[in-house]
Amino acid sequence: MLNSKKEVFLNFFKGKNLLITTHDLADLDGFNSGIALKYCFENYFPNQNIQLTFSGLSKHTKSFINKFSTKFPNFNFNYQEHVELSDIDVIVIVDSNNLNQVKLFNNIDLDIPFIFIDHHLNLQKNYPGNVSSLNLIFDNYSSTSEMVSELFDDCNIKLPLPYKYLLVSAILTDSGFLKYGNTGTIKNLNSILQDHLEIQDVLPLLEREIDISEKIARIKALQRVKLIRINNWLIGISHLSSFSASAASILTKVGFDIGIIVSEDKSDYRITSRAKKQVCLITGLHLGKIISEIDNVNGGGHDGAATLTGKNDVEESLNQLIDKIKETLIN
Ligand SMILES: [Mn+2]
Repeated sequence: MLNSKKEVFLNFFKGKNLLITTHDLADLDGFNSGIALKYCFENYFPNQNIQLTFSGLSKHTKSFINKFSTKFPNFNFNYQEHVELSDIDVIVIVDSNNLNQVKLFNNIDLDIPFIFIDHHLNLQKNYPGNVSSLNLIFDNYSSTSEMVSELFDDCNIKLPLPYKYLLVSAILTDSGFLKYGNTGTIKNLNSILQDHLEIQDVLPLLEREIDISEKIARIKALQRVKLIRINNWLIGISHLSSFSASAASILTKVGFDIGIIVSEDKSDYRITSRAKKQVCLITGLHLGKIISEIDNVNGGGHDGAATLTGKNDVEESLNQLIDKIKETLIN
């Protein structure tokens, strides 16, 4: 996939000051692909100024960093909290193609060109500053880290062991431990692992202790859930103030084919949805597409996982979401 675009893509960055960033509260894929991409670019473009910044890290990312740092105490993650934007010629945004999720672009008109490397549904927003011909947006990849691992091959740069751990960790996490992966995912994993790394050595870094507040949130979501049945498909709708992603996927584990969690905070709201792979395969359901068609909200995602955020009219958005899901399930 990258080969056709690779040369133009890489040539564009030559001699420029680069900044890499990702969506707010970086998840493991956003964080690890950013760290790895910086290393790749530093080696491919020696003597160039390449910076990396994050606007907050998710809880899971922080806990991963702790475990990773015990294993590789000398590894330097090497990113900045603040970047002087006047020094930057081009920004690379990994793991998102929605500027509403990227803090750097909030509330300021940046006139720095930017390019996306992402595996979510292409929202095709035609942002003025986006050099869209160079975007690498391919939603047949299970993670951005997988795409970055191919860039290492394209640039002929070897992955040192700690970077192998980073990429494998993110690929396993974003692919739901291959549940959402494909043969390409397995090929890429194999080419990263080779004989240098045993996949069982990576898994302990990804163990996630669930704290009591998350357990209670999941239980509350189950207590409050409403069931809608469409033919033989079951949709569960519940509401919670936090842990909505965790709770939505719990709904799909107890028997719902689709789980929806509504979270409201004053006038802001968020609706998180998850669907079992089977529903998507059999009915063609794509939650990310459906959500990107809902009026007056921001959102997007994958076929089986998508989120929207909006203001004021939560009922209207929820009704639109459910109606569109019903339409897909009935047809
Ligand atoms: Mn991702």
